[in-house]
Amino acid sequence: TASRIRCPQLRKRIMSAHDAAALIPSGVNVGMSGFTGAGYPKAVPQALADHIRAARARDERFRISVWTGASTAPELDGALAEVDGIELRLPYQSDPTCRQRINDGQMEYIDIHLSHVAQYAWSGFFGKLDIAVVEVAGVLEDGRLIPSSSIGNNKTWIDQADKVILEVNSGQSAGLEGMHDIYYGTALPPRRKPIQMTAADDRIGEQYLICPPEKVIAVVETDAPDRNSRFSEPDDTSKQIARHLLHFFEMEVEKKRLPQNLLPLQSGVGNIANAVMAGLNEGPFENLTAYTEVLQDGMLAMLKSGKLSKASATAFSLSPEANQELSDNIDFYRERIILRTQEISNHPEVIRRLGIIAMNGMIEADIYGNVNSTHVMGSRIMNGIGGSGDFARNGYLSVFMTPSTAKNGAISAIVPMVSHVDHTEHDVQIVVTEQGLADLRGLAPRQRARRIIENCAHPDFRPKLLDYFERACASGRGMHTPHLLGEALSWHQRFEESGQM
Ligand code: 0RQ
Repeated sequence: TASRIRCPQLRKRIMSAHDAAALIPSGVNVGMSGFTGAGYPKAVPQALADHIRAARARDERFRISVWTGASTAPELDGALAEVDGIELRLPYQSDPTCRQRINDGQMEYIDIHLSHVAQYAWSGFFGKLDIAVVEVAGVLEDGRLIPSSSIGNNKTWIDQADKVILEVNSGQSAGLEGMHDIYYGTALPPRRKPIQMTAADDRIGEQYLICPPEKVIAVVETDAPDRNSRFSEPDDTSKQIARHLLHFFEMEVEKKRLPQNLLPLQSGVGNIANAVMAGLNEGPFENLTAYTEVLQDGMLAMLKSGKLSKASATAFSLSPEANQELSDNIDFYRERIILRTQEISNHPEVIRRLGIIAMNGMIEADIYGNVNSTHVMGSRIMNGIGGSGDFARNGYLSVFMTPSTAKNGAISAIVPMVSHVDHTEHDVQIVVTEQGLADLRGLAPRQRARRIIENCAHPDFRPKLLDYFERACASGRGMHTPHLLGEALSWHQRFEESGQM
């Protein structure tokens, strides 16, 4: 509705999504809002897809590069990938059509740490950002913008782009105003200033995004919900993984290596992450905090129950029910949630200082603890590294979790050598499957291998892994990290050929 746009100068720029999309020519770099299905533009990308389809019908080539915060939704990635309108995509994505195009070799995709994206853009490593398309929840009289349900790279896109297109979504809760913390103190080296944050709930920035009104070439009004995908109820495997992890936390508290209320939690996306949060919600720990990038249903429930006192993130990723809960009690949640830019939510300096407990999913780990988060059988991208590397390398504890098998038991998630490396053995401290937990801290490679095989591998694959490891040890080749090079990737090869590892 018109009341969301209180700045007279910007009111003059209101137009249809069709007209706004016509201002985006082929060949440009476009920075779009959106992070894990929240706060992405919902009308302009679809209108742009229509223009692209029409151009294609006239035999004209029309492609743009799309930079975002992280994954978006069918209305953005899906619509543009469908018409083959994306030349290059970065950083994290999870759209099936996008994934297909990337894996078919028709779309370039750059997978980088989420904390790096903004500074790469400031440094010009990706080239010039031409246009920003950003969803906001409203515009103040003086032109400042009320951010939406995610912040991601919006500050950077607005700062760096020559032109800005705004989508003002009245479907987003007006009560989001005041929840955000936009830090304007970042700079490029040399002589960068320390980020003055010593607790997960510190506020160090502005509540609004700042955008010179003269940059805004179009304002489009929308009223549509975020993707709001449903989570499945935690299954037995996820619950088992959560139980192992909770037991580990209890032991660490007992050994006085973690405080009673643990340390700020980072939790990846997905059902296992939600199960861990559900486990924590029923567990013994009180007064927890979160310093994470995505706030899922599980954390919202923990804020409600009081188990979690404060949560910092860059985006929501909620089911429709949880989103309703958020809107209905927005004043309660605004006191407890801080949404930041992703270069701060994922900042290595802050993550190291606060001592984050990083918990992320993975595709596979090898016997030495190297982790593959992104590529199936070494070559096919799943989603991307997202923030997992930011948190794993810099956290106080880095945990990686997965069911011990995939594809109905045809694939072992524990393999002799990972087919792609996202997190090296140096960044991986705890590996958890439903079989058990391997604490790798303080262990040398051969000790790590035994621990992972014994504690984490599925019984169907455990003897074969042990056999591989023992033959590698007996081979007389390097005894620091023994491998049989001709066999190290043979499990993946076997799967590609026969559908079974
Ligand atoms: O595929 O749905 O086609 O069957 O991978 O696997 O078990 O549902 O697990 O949803 O937690 O995702 C690593 C992808 C795990 C995720 C990954 C197949 C499996 C299924 C999903 P199907 P599950 P999850 C914060 C942190 C990187 C980014 C990150 C991820 C699908 O956690 O993207 O951590 N992480 N960000 O069948 C072949 C294997 C497999 C396998 C699983 N070994 N081989 N396929 N699958 N293991 C968030 C952000 O950064 C934004």
